[in-house]
Amino acid sequence: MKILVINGPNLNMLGIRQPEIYGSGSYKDLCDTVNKHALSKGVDVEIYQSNFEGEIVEKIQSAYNTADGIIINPAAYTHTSVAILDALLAVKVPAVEVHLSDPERREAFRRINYVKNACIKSVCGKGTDGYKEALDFLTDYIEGKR
Ligand code: CA2
Repeated sequence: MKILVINGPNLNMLGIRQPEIYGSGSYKDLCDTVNKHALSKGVDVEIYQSNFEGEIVEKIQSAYNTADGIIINPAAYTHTSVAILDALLAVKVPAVEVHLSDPERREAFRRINYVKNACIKSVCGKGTDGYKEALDFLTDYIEGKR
């Protein structure tokens, strides 16, 4: 089983500020958490990060016929990007959305969410553990257990 994990803008800067919102771990720590959990489950993961909307759209398109599932934290593009929503709808690969924080409990503009309309589940406010929960849910879903 192949799962593509996509992280959006600024997540590569994790750990340098706002630890009270996003935790104190670095982006490498996040990747290590995901890779370790995937290895323990025998799942093949590719982790991708970009600060550019069009690159994220192209990465989602690359999942068509090549990945079994997508885990995506679109970061700020969550609240603005119809292009990312449309790409997820186009490839029709099951996708789970993850947020380190809970955008619903923050500023009003973070309550606008385009991407969730293309996702089978959203995991919010659980820090990097949210990626593990997303991987568990998605693999069960692909295997027909959910
Ligand atoms: O909670 C999340 O995971 C978010 O997707 C993170 C985005 C934010 O725009 C979303 O509303 C919620 C921001 C990622 C920025 O990451 C930082 C990295 C280093 C220092 C500060 C923030």
